[in-house]
Amino acid sequence: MIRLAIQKSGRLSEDSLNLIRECGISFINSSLKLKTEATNFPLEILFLRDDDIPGYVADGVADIGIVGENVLVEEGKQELAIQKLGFSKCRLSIAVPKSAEYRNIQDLQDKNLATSYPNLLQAYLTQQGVTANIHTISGSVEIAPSIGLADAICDIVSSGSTLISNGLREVESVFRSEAVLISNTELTAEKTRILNQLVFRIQSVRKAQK
Ligand code: PRT
Ligand code: ZN
Repeated sequence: MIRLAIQKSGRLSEDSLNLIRECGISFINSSLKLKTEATNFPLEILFLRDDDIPGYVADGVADIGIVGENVLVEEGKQELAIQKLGFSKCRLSIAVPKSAEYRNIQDLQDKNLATSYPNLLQAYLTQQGVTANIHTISGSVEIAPSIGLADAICDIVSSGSTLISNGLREVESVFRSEAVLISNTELTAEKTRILNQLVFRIQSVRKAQK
């Protein structure tokens, strides 16, 4: 039996469950339960907050998991990644108030940036040779400039409509992300065998979709 951690409720949840079903794996999914067992494959599913998934997989509380690459790399656990999954595509971008003058990244030197992704943002700024003050906030990042908390933000963008409705303009793309399957690095031989079967099915599903 292998233990898979997926997001309990959020942008990854439905596509994660659909992928498992498309692999021909059946299970009963009650929204009240935090755990379920597949009926026709040696798989147990845990429902967790996405931020907790890389840590649980690294510690072996779960054997494998599905999470956004943005969360995985922010937490410094990219070595757990084994297979990109092609859904929940988004980018982590820097945005400034639409009226702000912005020519290039140098304009952020010594400025205040609000983000929930301080490590990814810091790595990008360092690579670009820019020093700025990063303020880590856990949510509602887009309102930070309008309330005077920051000069710019760094947040996840997909359609771009949230930025527009908050009077912001996307100026730099910091990181591209999609959902990824991750695995503990010390699985038993039995669990590795089950994982390989699952990965084979996932790859077949993805090929059929192309
Ligand atoms: O409760 P839990 O901690 O589990 O969930 P969460 O609220 O932290 O995460 P959730 O469900 O919002 O997102 C899970 C993952 O989906 C993220 O880590 C990304 O990998 C991926 N993803 C894909 C997104 C988006 N698209 C997205 N648009 N995550 C967040 N957003 C938000 C963004 O933060 C911004 O507020 O949507 C808004 C922008 O959307 P647009 O379409 O207006 O640009
Ligand atoms: Zn989260």
